Amino acid sequence: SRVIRIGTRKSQYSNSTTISLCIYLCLSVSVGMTTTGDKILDTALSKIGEKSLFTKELETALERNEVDLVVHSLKDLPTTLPPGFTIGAVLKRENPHDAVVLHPKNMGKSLDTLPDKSVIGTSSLRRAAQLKKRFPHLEFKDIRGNLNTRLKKLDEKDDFAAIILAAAGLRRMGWDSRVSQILGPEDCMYAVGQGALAIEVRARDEDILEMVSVLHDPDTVLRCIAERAFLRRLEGGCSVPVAVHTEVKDSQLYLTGAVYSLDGSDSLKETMQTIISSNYTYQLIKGLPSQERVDERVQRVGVTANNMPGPAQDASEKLGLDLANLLLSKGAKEILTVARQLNDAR
Ligand code: DPM
Repeated sequence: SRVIRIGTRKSQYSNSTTISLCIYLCLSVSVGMTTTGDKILDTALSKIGEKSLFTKELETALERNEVDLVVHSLKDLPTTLPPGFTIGAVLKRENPHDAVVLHPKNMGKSLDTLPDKSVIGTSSLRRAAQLKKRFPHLEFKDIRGNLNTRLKKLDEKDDFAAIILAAAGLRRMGWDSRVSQILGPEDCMYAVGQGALAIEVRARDEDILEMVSVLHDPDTVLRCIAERAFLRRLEGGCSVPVAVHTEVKDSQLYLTGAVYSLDGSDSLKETMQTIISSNYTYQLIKGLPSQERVDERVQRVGVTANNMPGPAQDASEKLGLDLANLLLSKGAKEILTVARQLNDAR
């Protein structure tokens, strides 16, 4: 009975993402907007410094009731949202790993076998730090612009031997076939929230919150709560060399987290685990025992998931916090402070 208005960035990427979401929800109007992040295409993301780069304009529209929900890549959403907003759904995570896209002339090669001093395009400090250490024969340079622009820069010029992009983003654009290598955790761990879509809503819009809550993917929610709690405790924004890897196995949630110096020579990496379901299963359940249902509007690192058991979410948040505290006790703060200063001075 009500038209739901969806806010989204005005790119091919966001469009394809939103269209699949509309089909999902059987909804209607999608309002495309150009965000600050889309406008400043020539500056490295890590140099812009504004945390809510891709999200501010969309949140304004949400606040003004011009749209009712906004679709984001979770990894672009800060770990602390502005007051009045919440993540009402975290969709099932796609492949969270990074991928190598080669210049056509390097077809058949991998990062290992590319010639000495081949130039790899990425403006992610996280990717550069890990890959510099792992593949010292390669060189790394910033590349900016949306996915279309980057692929063009790669293919039509001779500046880059390859570029690194998230597998999930390439997939949503229909560019699966350009992926020549998926980077596993031993090569490059992923960014907090990578590969998952998030739906941001007004925190007090009960109707919309309830409607989108069915889209929560339980494993993804718990993994992302742990990852975001880890990043928040480290006070990392979207531009720090912090990486994670999470897994749900046998009722346990495993979180590996790491911080790096800009060249990767200095790093700290640890793994911790927690039980996330002992007596209860945490599928999205209507028949959840009543004491398990959360009445109050609880947000954990910006996520509202009232239809999932609170204890599992609490355990996940604590896992992220504990792991961050462990790394901080080993000197993570110093590594990140130096990385930030060097990046600012670049
Ligand atoms: C964030 C980073 C990047 C994006 C930093 C990082 C990549 C920046 C760059 C937080 N957001 O990953 O270390 O390469 O200049 C972004 C992409 C996606 C969401 C593109 C990508 C698609 C994948 C997803 C930009 N945001 O990472 O290749 O939806 O998770």
